[in-house]
Amino acid sequence: MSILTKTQINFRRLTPNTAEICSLRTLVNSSLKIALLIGIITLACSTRLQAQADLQEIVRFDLPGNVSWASIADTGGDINGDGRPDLVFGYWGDDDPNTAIHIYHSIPDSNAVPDQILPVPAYMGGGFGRSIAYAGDLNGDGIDDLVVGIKYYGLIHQGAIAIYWGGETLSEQPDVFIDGEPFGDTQSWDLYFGQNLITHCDVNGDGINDLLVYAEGPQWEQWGNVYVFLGGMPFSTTPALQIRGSQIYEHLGWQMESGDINADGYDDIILCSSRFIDSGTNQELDFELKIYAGGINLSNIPVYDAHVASTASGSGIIR
Ligand SMILES: [Ca+2]
Ligand SMILES: [Ca+2]
Ligand SMILES: [Ca+2]
Ligand SMILES: [Ca+2]
Repeated sequence: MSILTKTQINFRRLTPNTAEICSLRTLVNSSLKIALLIGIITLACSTRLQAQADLQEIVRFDLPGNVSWASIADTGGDINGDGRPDLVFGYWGDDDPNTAIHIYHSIPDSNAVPDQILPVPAYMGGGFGRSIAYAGDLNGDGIDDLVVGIKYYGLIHQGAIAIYWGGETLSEQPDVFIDGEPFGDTQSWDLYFGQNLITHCDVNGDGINDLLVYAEGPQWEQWGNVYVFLGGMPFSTTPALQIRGSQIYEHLGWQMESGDINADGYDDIILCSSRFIDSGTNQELDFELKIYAGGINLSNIPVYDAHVASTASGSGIIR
C-alpha cells in the first residue's frame, strides 16, 4: 500500500497525571525527510488529549478512568478499508497494565467514541498495546492490518506480537500470534520481543507490506534485535531476516525506520543503536546509524554504518 505521509507519536509521562508526546516525526513519501518535534502536545491532568497554543485542537479523547498512559504509532493506516485513515490507541494504567486497544474509524468532530474497543485476551500477559503498528497491509488483501506488541508476554518476559487482519470489525482474538520465545538465540529471558514495530515498509518489493519487530534483550545483555517478517497470505511466522547487535548494550534498533533511500524500489531498513559506555572515569552514550538494503535477498550486513554522536558523562540518557 502506498503510504504518502505517516506520523509517529510517543507519549511520556511527566507527572502522575500528565503526559507529553515526547517525539513526533513525519515521514514523507517514504524518504528520510524526518521532521522532528513538530510540536508539543500534552495529555493533560483531565486525561484528555489537548493541543497547546501552537497547534490547533481537532478533537479530544476521553480516556478510561484508570488509564494514565497511551501509545499511538505508525498513523495513517486504514484498517477498515473505507478509504479514510483511522486512529488506534493503546491505553493502559498503573493499576491495570492490560487495558485495551481503542479504534476510531475516522477523526471525529468532538467527544470521540471508539468504533471498536479491542479487549486484551486473558493469556496475553503484561504490556499489551504499548507498541502498535497499523499502517501496512501484511496479508495483501488491500486493507491495512493491526499489529500489537506484548512486551512482557510469557513467564520469562520473552514478549510476543498479535496480528489482527483489517476489516470493518476486527476479531477479538488475534489472527496471527507470534511468541518471541524461539527468537532469543541462546535464551530469551527478558527478550521483550515486540517492544517496537513497523509495518509501513516493503523491503522485498513484492507489493505487500512487511513487518519489522524490535526486541531489546535478551536479559541484561541488551544487544538489540530486529526481525523481518515478510507479508503474504498465509503469513509466515518465521522471520526472513534477523539483525542482531554486535555487542552487549548496543540496543540495535531501539529506533528504527524504513524507506527507499536509494530509490531502487525496495524499502531499506534504518536502525539506530544506543550503547552505554562506562570506562570507570567516564560514562557516555554512543550512537550509531546502520542501514540494511532492501531487496529480494536480504542481508544482516549493513551497507552503511556510521558513528553519529556521543553524549558524555551521563548528560543525556535517552532510554
Ligand atoms: Ca478507515
Ligand atoms: Ca490486510
Ligand atoms: Ca513485501
Ligand atoms: Ca532501497
